[in-house]
Amino acid sequence: MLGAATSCRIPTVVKGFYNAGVPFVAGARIVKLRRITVVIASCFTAISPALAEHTLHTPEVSVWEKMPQPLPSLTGSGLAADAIARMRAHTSDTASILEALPGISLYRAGGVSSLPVIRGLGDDRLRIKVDGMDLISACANHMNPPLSYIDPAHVASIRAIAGVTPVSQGGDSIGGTIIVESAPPEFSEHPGELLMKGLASTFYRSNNHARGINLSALIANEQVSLRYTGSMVEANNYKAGGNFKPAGQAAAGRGWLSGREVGSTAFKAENHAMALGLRHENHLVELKLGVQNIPYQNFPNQRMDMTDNDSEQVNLRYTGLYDWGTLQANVYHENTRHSMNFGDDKQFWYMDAPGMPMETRGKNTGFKVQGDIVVSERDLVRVGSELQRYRLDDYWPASGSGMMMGPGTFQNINNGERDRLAVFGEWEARWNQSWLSQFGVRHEHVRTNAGRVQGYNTMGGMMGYGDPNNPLTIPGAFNAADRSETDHNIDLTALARYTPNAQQVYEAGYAMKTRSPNLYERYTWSTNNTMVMNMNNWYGDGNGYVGNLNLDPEVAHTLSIAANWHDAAQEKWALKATPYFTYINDYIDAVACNEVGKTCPLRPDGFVNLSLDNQRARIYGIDVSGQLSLLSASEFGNLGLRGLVSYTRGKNLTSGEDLYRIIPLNMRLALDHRLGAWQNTLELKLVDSKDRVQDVRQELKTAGYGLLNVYSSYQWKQVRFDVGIENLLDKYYDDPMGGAYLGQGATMGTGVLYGTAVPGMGRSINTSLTVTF
Ligand SMILES: [Cu+2]
Repeated sequence: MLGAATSCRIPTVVKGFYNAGVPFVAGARIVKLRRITVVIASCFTAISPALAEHTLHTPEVSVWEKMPQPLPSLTGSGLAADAIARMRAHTSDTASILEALPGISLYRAGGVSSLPVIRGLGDDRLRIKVDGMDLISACANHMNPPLSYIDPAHVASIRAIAGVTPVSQGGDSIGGTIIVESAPPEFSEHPGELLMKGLASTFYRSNNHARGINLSALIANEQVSLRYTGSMVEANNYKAGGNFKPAGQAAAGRGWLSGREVGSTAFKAENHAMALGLRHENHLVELKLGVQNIPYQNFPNQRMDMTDNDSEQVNLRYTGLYDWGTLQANVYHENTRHSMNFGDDKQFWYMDAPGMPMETRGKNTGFKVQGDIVVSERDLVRVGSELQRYRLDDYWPASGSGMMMGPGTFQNINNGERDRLAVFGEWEARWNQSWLSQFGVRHEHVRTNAGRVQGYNTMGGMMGYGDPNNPLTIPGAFNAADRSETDHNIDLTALARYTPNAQQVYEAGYAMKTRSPNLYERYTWSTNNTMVMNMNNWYGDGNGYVGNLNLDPEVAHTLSIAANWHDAAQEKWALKATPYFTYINDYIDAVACNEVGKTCPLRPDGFVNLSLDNQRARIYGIDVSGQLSLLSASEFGNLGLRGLVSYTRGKNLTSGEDLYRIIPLNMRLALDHRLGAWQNTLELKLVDSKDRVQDVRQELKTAGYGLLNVYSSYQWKQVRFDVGIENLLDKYYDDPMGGAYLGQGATMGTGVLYGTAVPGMGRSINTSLTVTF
């Protein structure tokens, strides 16, 4: 099936209704059915109608076939449930699942905290929605990004829009959008019958001895559904591949911790959630409570480790079907307590100071309402509003008797505030069988502010941080400045799709998108010493950073074109090419401190201290993907070939330098075999050498590499067994997106020297057993 690598995010309520077999096909409801179908179609599916039928098991096939796929379909991509199930056996990092999609790469960080990048734009430049919530990294190192709050075991659907994101799905971002949903509520299909089901799985991965369990249990009748999900994972440090000794390691005069063990890569995480679903006629309400605890997650490319992350989430969602269309609303609150210090592999004692405790508190409250209004057979209008209230405190308690970290508390960000209020409107029109268009406009009001600050002490001199009331000192100047900023941001999108016949589809679009600076970019203030600057680093490059109060929002102009050619039945072959071009005004990039009037300390360890400024940037590239069926329904089963090539080039036009962390030319080639309940994949991943690096950050060059992975799974009644070997040849490689290695030693002082990249994982044999009941 050519559409197998894609899936659709079906609005929860629609899926719930279909599961319950609500008879929308009854004659009197034909009109309503059409409307609902339009809404179903509005889930931005990239799938063929044939697969849609398959996914929903609906009897309303004919209506599905008549409806066009909504925009954008070609630049969005998702993973089929089966592909997600397979990935669960091999990773506990939800972002890693996305790597299989065109145009997506990862900034590697901790074991469950990778940051996805879409076409060269990552981290806060993407809109990432987890069950409709806009989560925010509450950490100066972005150790707890949105996808770290959901375990892969609980991901029911994951999808990325790489090109022109519709304004209803975007906001406060200049890159694409990632939408992750856990399982929607399920209800019993027969009156008086209780639906009970569950899943238990366990896994083991040899390289880092990662082990864990995942559980889910559901009990439901026709109106009420209650689901528990839980997951636990614990992993040791991983080992790099064994057949090559890294040049950077030798130059730095250090070996790995022991053998090929990569320091600060161990982690442990636990997630639990309870979801209550209520259904009444055309209305669905879901209340979800989630808790997360990460007792430790170490970071090989940060000077600190996560020593605790506690989060509670409350999420209330409503979906209703009305005569005019659908109404969706959600309100959520998330509370994070994040602690950092040095983990096992980093030096803990500095004189009499027990490490460097750092605390972050984030409070995030949001609301979104959206109506999808069916105006006519041709026109669908989406209108909505979104608001978010975010509070952040980042403070570092005193440590030891020295003046470097005492005797008071260092306020990194005090009473940080970031509030968003947005309204949007979108119009989708189907002009005829061949043409579909979509226009959107969004206004977003982003207000940020931060309170007065002080350093560990208020003394003058070399060791002192300065009197916060004296505007001539570093904290004093920050306190005297006007820190409240209000940005009025406009997003615009225009998209069209042309389907001349059953063998080809073309899409083209333009978007203007805006992102306001985050609190760390705007409000980190201290240039007192390198130690403090080192702690503010959400880039993984080992440098020190200080924010800039004068930063303006980034505004990106993106042109994206997509073409899809395939056989008429969409069964034998398909080829998709999506070139893109983005020009970004006021792109926030690293600059030397003196360029923004700051004086930063010089440092002897080879790293640099930097600030941020608005620059101009340009990113262009192309993603090409294709599929070919080699054997179908033969006695040997089905055999197919999948391929994906991505090229991205990013340049800072102000400095003339290459942009930081752009993945080199890369390719994936996979041979898939399926025979009954048995599935096998042989995958080759090739990544070119990284020669284009950003000099101002002293980004490291990395050599090209190739990895071979094999995956196999077998389903026997209610038991599923997965086994795979990743990096089969145990190849050593430096991860071009892994940042600078800081995983061991005295990371606060000069105990770690510049020049070592973080290596990727060596060979790992992964197994997983899943039982459903
Ligand atoms: Cu942190």
